[in-house]
Amino acid sequence: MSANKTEQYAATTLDADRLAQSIKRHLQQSLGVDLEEAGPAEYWEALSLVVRELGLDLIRKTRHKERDEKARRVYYLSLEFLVGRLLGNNLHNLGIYKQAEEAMANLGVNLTDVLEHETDPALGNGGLGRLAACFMDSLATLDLPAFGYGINYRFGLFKQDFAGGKQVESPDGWREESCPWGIERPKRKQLIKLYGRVSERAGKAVWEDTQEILGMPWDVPVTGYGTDTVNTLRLWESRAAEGFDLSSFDEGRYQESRSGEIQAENVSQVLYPNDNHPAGKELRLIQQYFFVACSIADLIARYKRENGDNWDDFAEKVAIQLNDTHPAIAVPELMRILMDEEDIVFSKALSICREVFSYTNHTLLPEALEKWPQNLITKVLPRHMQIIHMINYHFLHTEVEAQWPGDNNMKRRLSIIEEPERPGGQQMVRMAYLSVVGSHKVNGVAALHSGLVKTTLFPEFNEMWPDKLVNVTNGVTPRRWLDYCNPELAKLIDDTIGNDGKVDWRRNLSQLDAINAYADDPAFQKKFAAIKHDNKIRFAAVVKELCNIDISPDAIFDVQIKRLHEYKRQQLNLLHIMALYRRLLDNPDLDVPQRVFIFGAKAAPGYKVAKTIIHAINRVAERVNNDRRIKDKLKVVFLPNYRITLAEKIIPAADVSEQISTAGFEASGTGNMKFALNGALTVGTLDGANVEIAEEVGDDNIFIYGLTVDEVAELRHRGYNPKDVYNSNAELKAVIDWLASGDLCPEEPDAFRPLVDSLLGGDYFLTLVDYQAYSDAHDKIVATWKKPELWWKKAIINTASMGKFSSDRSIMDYAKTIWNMA
Ligand code: T68
Repeated sequence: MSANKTEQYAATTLDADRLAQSIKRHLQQSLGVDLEEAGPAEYWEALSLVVRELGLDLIRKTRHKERDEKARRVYYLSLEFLVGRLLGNNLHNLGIYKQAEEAMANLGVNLTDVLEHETDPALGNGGLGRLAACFMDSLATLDLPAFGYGINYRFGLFKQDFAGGKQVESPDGWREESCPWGIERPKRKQLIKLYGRVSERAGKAVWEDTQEILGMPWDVPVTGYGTDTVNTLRLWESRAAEGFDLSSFDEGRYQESRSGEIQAENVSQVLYPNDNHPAGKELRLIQQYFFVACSIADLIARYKRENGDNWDDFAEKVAIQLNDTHPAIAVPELMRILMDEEDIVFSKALSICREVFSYTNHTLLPEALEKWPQNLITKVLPRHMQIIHMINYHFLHTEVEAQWPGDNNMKRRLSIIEEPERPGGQQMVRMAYLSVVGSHKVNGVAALHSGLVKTTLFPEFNEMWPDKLVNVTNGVTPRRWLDYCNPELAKLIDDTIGNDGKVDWRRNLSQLDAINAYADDPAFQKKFAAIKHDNKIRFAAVVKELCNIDISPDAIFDVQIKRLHEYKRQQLNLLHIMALYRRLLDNPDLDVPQRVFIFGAKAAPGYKVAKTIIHAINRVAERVNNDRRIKDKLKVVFLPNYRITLAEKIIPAADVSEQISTAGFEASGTGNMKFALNGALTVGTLDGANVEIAEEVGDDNIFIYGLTVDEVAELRHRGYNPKDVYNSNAELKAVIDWLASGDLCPEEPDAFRPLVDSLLGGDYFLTLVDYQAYSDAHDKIVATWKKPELWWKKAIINTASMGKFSSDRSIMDYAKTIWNMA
């Protein structure tokens, strides 16, 4: 922790009275609203403006300090930042939440109501985007000089509704509501080029006849917890370069002149809604290049302002982290600037790139690894394609040749350009290989995943460069995911282990370990359980409002919230629920606790089976929830439009956390960490970070089941026929037959065919194989629930053991092993 931590930091000098004054000033002078006519929405905006003022002031001071210290900065390049609502979190981080509460109360309004008026910016798909947001929080909290760079999408991830149980998407025009957080910075705008061709003049490559797009930066202040450091998240918006052309208006070509503008604006228009699956569209490639080119130009300009034109120190001052391969075009872009604009020779340019760049891999799914047709890159970015060829030539003929002399087969395997398998096929650029070759470090996101990156994804690279592939296990910010979303639990922890400067678990999460001493303490257990119960009551009200379903806070709240993907296996959860329902129908007096199964998930709009799974869950929910015979022993809730704001309400209320991916498929998971931190017990496979969670909490305090990575590999090797499992497990057979029968969707009897076919025709994700073990694990959950002292002991141990999974620890790992900053 750096030395400039002080007990008093700037914002905390604001007391409730001064805050109330500022709120009134903004209401009247910034928003033009009379006090009498102001409602919670206006109060939200006014308070946000107060916080924004503070943030801007602190951003300025942070930049000055960094300029003076000439420290190395890290630039986190990510197409997604899933930040969630900002006001409450900023109040917490700045240490003025209580004061704001009091100020609002004095003005006759309730802060909690006010906070509900913020739209949740959904500038990301899932884990990868949320990780970027947690990392920004930790970078500021740890006083590390950092910028986040991304896109200011006009439309974030689509909004989800259900019609007849099916997912229906609508656009998320989040900026149509007021958003005081982003501040336009015209002084820092950038002009970037696309298309055109490359000529050679006086031995130099010239990229010409290009089209130009303007990039306008919007800065979002990122506050740290308990520090004056406020970093910047700079999001680029695309605009037409020439603006409005009046002459064409005179000639009656109004529409034409506008159309140029609309094309440019299209670039930052919409977030692609796929997670773990590339879009492969020209516009997506342009998005990638657009934000990368703006960001690289911006960081070079900053470097030059601070250090002059001398490139010798560049790599000492600049670290660039590529969040997956989405920004991989940054490698040839920096090469292009160094060679074509700064006259630096190829080999020197490449070594600068390799010192500066590092790359985080988030997936092993073969279909998720990005590849772009060489022809497309040549069309959109002709100079970059040439540079990729130069890098590839050097890599294959110098580096691969040195390692495996004369081995052309190896050159073909490792080439950044993949040759077509069939004649007439396309050559594809492997963005992951480009990222590995252009970086000094490549990391996976959990120990198991990073091991597989070494052994199965990039084994040859690991042999060539044994120190390049490393692990940095993911983490989550305890500020948002405990302190802010579960204030009662945060208070219990404070009251138990202290909060006096010496103990500060919000900044040093390992201190939660001290809670372990209370795991058996009946008084503590009682308080812990009461907090969970309160959270469940509050969440039940949310469910009532959103779904009109009554759920009892005394039931087990069993939650699976994450993107809908076959590898995450929501279908396994569904099959088991269907079986539970049938067990109850067979025996309505079964002595089982009440259970509520809660889902939240968006499916990529083009992902057929995923959408079928949503439809099926909703239909089963409808049937189960309306069947009086089972006496409320089972309820199924599918919350529409799952997003960060909902996660903050669900996670503190969960008893059971479903982390049930096919082993080897979930790179890490981060929801798993948030649940355990809030005292839910995990039922999960030995996949991703579940493995490390199990290590931390101990095998007795987690319900691990199912095939391991090695067993999955072995089974695939042996060959597997899902029909064998189907025919040998009567309960499983019955529920699959029920799904296939059309009974759950009489108006469209084949509605669930895609799911049934996927399960019985191959079952790539081994849902059926793991079914029985999963069902047995749930029986153990029920048995444990029946012994409350045991349950709460395990829950407390989970919260107490999550120290490792703070994103502060992840960021310190990056700073030490990758960025050379600590
Ligand atoms: C997730 N990946 C991993 N991808 O699935 C998850 N992909 O295991 C991990 O915990 C998390 O990253 C953080 O490391 C994603 O979320 C995407 O969202 C995505 C988006 C676009 C294209 C491909």
